[in-house]
Amino acid sequence: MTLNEIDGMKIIMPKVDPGWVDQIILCDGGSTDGTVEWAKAQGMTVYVQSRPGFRRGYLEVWPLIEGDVVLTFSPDGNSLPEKIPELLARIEDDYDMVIASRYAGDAESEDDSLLTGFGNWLFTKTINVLFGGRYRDSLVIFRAYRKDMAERLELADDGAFAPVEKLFGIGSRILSWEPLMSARAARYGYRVAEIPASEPPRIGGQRSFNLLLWAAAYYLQFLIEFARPKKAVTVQETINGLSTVSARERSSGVPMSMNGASEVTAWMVSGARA
Ligand SMILES: Nc1nc2c(ncn2[C@@H]2O[C@H](COP(=O)(O)OP(=O)(O)O)[C@@H](O)[C@H]2O)c(=O)[nH]1
Ligand SMILES: [Mg+2]
Repeated sequence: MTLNEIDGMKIIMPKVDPGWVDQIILCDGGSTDGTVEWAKAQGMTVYVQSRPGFRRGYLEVWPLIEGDVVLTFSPDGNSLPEKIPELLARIEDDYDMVIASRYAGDAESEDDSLLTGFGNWLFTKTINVLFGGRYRDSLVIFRAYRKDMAERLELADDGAFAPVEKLFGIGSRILSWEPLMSARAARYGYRVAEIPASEPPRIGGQRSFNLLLWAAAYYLQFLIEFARPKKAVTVQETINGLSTVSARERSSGVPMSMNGASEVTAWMVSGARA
């Protein structure tokens, strides 16, 4: 995902091994600093959004994604490329979502201010309390997830976004979907893991949204989601070629740690999948 990230791109993209994934798509929100031209010159597949906004980017680029797993990455210095293989390896362990957590294990964010550090803590705590999650980092963009999870969580449905965007006057730079994705994934019992991944400072460019407005809008989204009746639970799905009808009811969360306690900690919810 890029919006005027030429400085970061030049340093970060050479560290991304194309062999790690099947496909890399640069989704650009309308850069005017040469990001797109540089990426094309490197031979990258570039998609330029018709309108700005993170979520719009995801929606527009969605039909171009060939695989079952999506990994979202900011080449602005905040996401460590060397964590990509680990995120994908965890997905292979049959998780629905794996988050590069800035607050797990020995990871830390060097990009946080006092305000964003507190905000991240508060939001994550709220999701955990309201929806039974065990997140340490519920907001970060840097994560991998199954495409069908995002679809079942109905994140493309504007109804959960447009009213709060309007209320807070968010304008064309519409909200992203990670916070609601984390909330719903916990609520509906998807299997989530986190790996520790520090967040280095941003390289060049600048943050592209109004922090307080977005925070208020996301928080209201959580409350609306909490007030919304839980979907009745039978979801038709196909797992390993078998068509099953499974209850996506959450039951008791079972914390577990893998690969040596402090290396990777993960939580999963028992009974999440039939
Ligand atoms: N495709 C796309 N990328 C965007 C847009 N807005 C921001 N980005 C990129 O998304 C990434 C995360 O944005 P950033 O402002 O750094 O958010 P932060 O790291 O959470 O502070 C960066 O690589 C931005 O360049 C957009 O409208 N469309
Ligand atoms: Mg960033």
